[in-house]
Amino acid sequence: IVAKPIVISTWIHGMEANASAWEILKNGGNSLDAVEAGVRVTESDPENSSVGLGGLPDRDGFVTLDACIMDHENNCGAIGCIQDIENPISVARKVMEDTPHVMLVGDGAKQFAIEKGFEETNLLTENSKKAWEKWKEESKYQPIINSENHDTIGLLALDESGNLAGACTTSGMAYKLHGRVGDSPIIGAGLFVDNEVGAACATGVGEAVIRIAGSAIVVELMRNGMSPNDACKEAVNRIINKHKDLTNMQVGFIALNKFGETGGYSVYEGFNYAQYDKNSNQMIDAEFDRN
Ligand code: SD4
Repeated sequence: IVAKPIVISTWIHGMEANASAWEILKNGGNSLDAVEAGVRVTESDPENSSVGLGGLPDRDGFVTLDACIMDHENNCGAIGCIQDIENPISVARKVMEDTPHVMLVGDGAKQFAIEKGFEETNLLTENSKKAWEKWKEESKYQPIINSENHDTIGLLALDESGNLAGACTTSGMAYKLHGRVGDSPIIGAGLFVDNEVGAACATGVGEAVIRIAGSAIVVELMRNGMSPNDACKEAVNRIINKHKDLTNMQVGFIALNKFGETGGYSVYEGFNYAQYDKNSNQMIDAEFDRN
């Protein structure tokens, strides 16, 4: 029995994102449209300081965004370190659909977005600017577990036709070095979709996710028979085994398979995800390795 359509996404901001994705899925719409519409809600929310508009800037005060999108035919598009564009997920989709490439970064990505009709927007809100100015007093870079604004949004959907798609978007680590790109726009790290098997995405310290090719591994483990939950757990175990110092190294994965089964797992307690299916839109606490 396949539970479809269904959509899951990381953290509490996933509730609103799911609701927008569900509007498309419930009317028989496709998963690609649903994942894009879903995460655009979070990108455009100025109150959210870890994604899109209102995202916390890098060390030098620039808001730089990372995003990627992948469909059921392994088509994918990604944007790294783009500035002044509110919805990088939609730019990533344009890269996927209108170019022979997968990834554009920096000034070239912005130039491409403007050519495609995206408007320039100042993404640094007063609140984020104030937070950055406060941070500058000490200039101490330290990732914080379960950052109060709950990090990246990754969203995975299975539509009525049985096709999977995923989207992932973030402003990355607050106060990162200028030019830093995390896992979120990297296909196979922050997001991976294989329509024969399932889809996965990641949140948390991107460097750790990249080191184990996180989301690709979760999908591969599901291909070999693991449930979404067990696959996420095994990927988290790899992160734990490969890092001597796990201080503040929070990483969470969520996964959705072809049958509409879902799961999530994190290094530390506190990670949760939103799940919208025919029955409800609810938050689910992910299992974790340690408190
Ligand atoms: C990244 N996974 O860029 C993303 C989000 C983040 O702390 O801000 N992590 O690494």
